[in-house]
Amino acid sequence: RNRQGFTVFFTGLSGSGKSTIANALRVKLMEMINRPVTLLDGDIVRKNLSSELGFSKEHRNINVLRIGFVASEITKNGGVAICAPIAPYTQTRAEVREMIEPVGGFLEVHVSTPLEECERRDRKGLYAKARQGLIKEFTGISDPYEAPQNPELEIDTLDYSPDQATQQIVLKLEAMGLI
Ligand code: GGZ
Repeated sequence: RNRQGFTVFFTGLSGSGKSTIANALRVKLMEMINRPVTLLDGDIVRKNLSSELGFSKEHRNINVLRIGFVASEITKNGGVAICAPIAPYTQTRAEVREMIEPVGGFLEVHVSTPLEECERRDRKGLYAKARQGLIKEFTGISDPYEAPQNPELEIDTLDYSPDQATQQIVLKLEAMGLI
């Protein structure tokens, strides 16, 4: 029975579907492996752990490294962490990987729903506000998103339902010997 800790790290645009898939994955994993699973979602971390931070490159990096640190502690102690920030910068994602891989499993999942689709859905109305200039430094509109070059998985929600996406991640975790 596998008791190694691991982290599933989602990255993708606002409204790409990270939170939806992360929540479905959390439920599925808890059923399957009967272990607690900690979800570090972008907006919840921002409220509770990073409330003083904005969206400059420097502040985003501090935020993502905090998430990575918490996930690395969980992973080191044999736990399961799911992270779901935008994490727009390649270098910062690499630093998170370097923190976690030495202490357990690490799976980077790029939720690659195209910008046009995220903006078409605009679930929270943020893209409209960003287009009007009401939100500055908005990822994909007025701030960069550096797409991962070698994620363990890339999932476009135009092609996969949340359940199908979850199933792909479960299969990958099995193939990696983590569950
Ligand atoms: C991007 C923003 C911004 C700006 C507020 N740019 O879809 P949401 O609303 O619920 O999730 C987004 C969240 C992004 O926070 P993260 O901590 O995930 O970002 S990062 O990893 O870059 O630190 C979005 C909302 O905050 N939001 N302003 N300017 N997203």
